[in-house]
Amino acid sequence: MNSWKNIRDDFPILNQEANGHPLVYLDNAATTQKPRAVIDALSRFYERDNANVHRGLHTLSMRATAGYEGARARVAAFVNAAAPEEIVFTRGTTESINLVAASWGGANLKPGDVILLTEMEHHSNLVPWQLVAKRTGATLRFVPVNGDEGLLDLPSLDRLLTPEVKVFAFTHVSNTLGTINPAAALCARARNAGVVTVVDAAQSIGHMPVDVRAMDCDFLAFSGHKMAGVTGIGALYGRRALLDAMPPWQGGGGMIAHVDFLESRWKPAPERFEAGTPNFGDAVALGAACDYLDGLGRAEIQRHGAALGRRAYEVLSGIPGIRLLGPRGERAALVSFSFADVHAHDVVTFADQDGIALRGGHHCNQPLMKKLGLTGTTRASFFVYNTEKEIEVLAASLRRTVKFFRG
Ligand code: 7TS
Repeated sequence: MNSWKNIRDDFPILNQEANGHPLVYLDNAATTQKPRAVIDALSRFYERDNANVHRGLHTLSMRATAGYEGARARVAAFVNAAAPEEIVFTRGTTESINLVAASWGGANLKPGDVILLTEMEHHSNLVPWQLVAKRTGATLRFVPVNGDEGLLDLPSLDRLLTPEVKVFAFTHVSNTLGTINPAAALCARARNAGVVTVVDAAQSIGHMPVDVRAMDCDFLAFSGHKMAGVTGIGALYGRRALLDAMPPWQGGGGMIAHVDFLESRWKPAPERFEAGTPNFGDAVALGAACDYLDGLGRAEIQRHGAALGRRAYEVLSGIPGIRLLGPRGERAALVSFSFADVHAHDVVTFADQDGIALRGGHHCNQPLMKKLGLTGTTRASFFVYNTEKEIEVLAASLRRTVKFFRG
C-alpha cells in the first residue's frame, strides 16, 4: 500500500523552487509528475531486462516479453477489461483515437453516416474524426454544451441519436471545463440505438476508478503520462470482437501471421495493431504507475481531486472580475477561468514568478472557446500531491496579478 502521508516525498521533482518560491505544480491536466516507484521501474528495466520482445529466445528477451505482456495484463486489470488482448499499447490518447477512427471508421463508415461528438472534445477527439469523415463521406454532429457551466445538453441526445449515427465519441472528463460526463449513461443510450462508443479517458484515467465493463463502452483511450506514468505510452481498450474484426492501420513487423510478396495475413488483436518494435520499456513503467495509483486507492484519489476542484472554484470565485467555467456542482480536479481585462498568458507568466505552474490558452478546445466567446482560459489542474494550501497560494498570486493590471 502506498501512503497518503508524506505523499509529496514520492515525487522527487516537487522538491524544488521555481523563481525563488516553492514549486506549486498545477498543470497536471497537461501531464502529471512521476513517483519514484515509476522512475525506478523504468531504470530497473533498462538496467536488468532490456531486449527486444516477442522475437528472441534468449533470457533477456523472454524477461522483457514477460515484462511487456505483464504490463498489458496490469493495464487490463486497471480498467477492468475482460482480457489482456483487449488492450492495445499506443503512444497515448491521441494515437488510440486515431487508431479507432482510421481502422474502425475506415472500415465501417460510408456516405450518409454520422459521427456524433460533443462540443467539448479535445482536438484529438475531433480532428481524427474530421479526417475519416473526409475519407468516407460521413458527416459530423455535435452534442451541445450548455454555456459556462459546461454540462452536456443531455435532453438533445435522443434527438441527435438518429439511425444515421454509427459512432458516438465523447470525453469522460473535459480538460477545459472540468465537467465529468455520465459515461455509463451515455454509453447505454448509444448502445440502445446500436451506436458504437469511444470514450476519451485522458482526464479521468488517473483521477477516478475507470471500469470499462461498468461503463459498457466499446473503446476507451488514455495516456500514461497523465496518470503518473511516463510519456510515449498509452493504451486503447477495445471490445475484443470489435478489435478482431478491424483491419490493421499500420503495417510492419510483429503484426503479421504470414507474409508473401504480394499479400499478408494479420495476427489477431492486440498484435495486429502494434506494428514494429513496441514501446516495452515505457509499458513496464505504466504497469508500475497502475500499482502506484491502486496503492493510494482510486476512490480516495477521486475524493481528493474533487475536494480540491470544489475548493479552488470556491476560493477563486472571490476574486473580483473572475469568470469561472465548468460546473458549479460536482467537478473534476481542475478549475478554468478568465478575466476580461487580463490575458491568460499574462496570468500564467505572473503566476510563474510566484513559482506556480498553470496553463493558459485554448487547451486544444478551439471550437468550444469560440462558442464561449473566449480566446483562452487559465487553468489550474490538480493531482494526488496538491494541497488546499497551494490553492491559497494560487489565489493570493491571482489577486496580485489582477491588482497590477488594474492599477
Ligand atoms: N483528450 C483529452 C481530454 C485531453 O485532455 C488530452 C490532452 C488529450 C486527449 C490528448 O492526450 P495526449 O496524451 O495524446 O496528448 N490534454 C492536454 C491538456 O489539457 N493540456 O495539455 C494536454
